Amino acid sequence: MEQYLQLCKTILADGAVKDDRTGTGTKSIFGHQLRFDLTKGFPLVTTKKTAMRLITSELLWFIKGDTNVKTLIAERNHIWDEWAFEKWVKSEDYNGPDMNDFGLRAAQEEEFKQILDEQMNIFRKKILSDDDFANKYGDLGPVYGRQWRSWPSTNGQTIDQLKNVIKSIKNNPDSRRHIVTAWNPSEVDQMALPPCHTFFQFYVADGKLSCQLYQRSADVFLGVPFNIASYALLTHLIAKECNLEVGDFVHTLGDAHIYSNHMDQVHEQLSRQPRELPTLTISNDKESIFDLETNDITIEGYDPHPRIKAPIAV
Ligand code: THF
Repeated sequence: MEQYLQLCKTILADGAVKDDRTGTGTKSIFGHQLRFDLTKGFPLVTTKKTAMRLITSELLWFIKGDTNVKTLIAERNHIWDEWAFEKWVKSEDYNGPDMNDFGLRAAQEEEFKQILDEQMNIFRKKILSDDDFANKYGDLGPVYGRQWRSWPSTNGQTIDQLKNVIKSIKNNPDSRRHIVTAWNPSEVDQMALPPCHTFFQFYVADGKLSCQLYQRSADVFLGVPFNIASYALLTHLIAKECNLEVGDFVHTLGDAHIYSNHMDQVHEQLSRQPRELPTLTISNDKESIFDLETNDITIEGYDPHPRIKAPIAV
């Protein structure tokens, strides 16, 4: 994971100061590549405690084709709540306290953050208890799960990109077309957030499966540790499904940024010594990766430095 720390250092040293959609402000570089040899341990950041359970449940949510936060909230995974909540507070049905720019204001005013937390809890409870509400306001639009598993094709049918890529890896391993894309230009406008990890490709050589991801926008402190572990896990899962060993995960970044309110946290992380990587275990009880549940995936030997909190930019 030294490469991850090196990326942070490069952004701090050479990054351009740039405004962004969320109004938070960032320092960023454009174009960077990380490479993880997955035979050398599972790439979960060790310089801060990172919750593998959240990474696993999010990935399985994509794999199952789900786009509704209800499933995540039911698993106590709240990393997508803000994007569903935003849709809710901007709707005609919402009549609580003013939530304009809630992400930005919560990061700045403690008093507002308490009001937000209260509204967020009401929202979560309603998602879990009211199916109609969950169908309307829990759904993030045609995001990852939909594009991976049921991309709407021009002939009125849908394309299961994930099943197709597994088939092509099995039947034609040397192919240069093992591709899944979440970037659907005709539907980007309907998504709560256009996909950050947009396009990935698999490669088979010497009985090993490698994966490369193109990520257009990378929140280096909060998101990237999740994104690395998520695609490393995906590579393990697809390799298992195809009876292959794992090779490399290659992570190509477009706009790689550190938010202005994550700077202290990044410096704290840079002061810490990386530790040994954990190992991944996937349960053998399930027929296919489409049947896996969060508890089927565990990591062993993870001994990270303590957690470092930071506000998420919405
Ligand atoms: N938006 C932004 N600004 N950054 C992102 O990384 C990001 N994502 C997803 C969608 N929009 C994004 C969501 N992924 C956390 C981690 C990943 C997320 C969202 C939030 C986060 O807050 N992690 C905390 C722990 C949270 C908890 O315990 O509940 C952490 O300390 O790691 C990137 O794809």
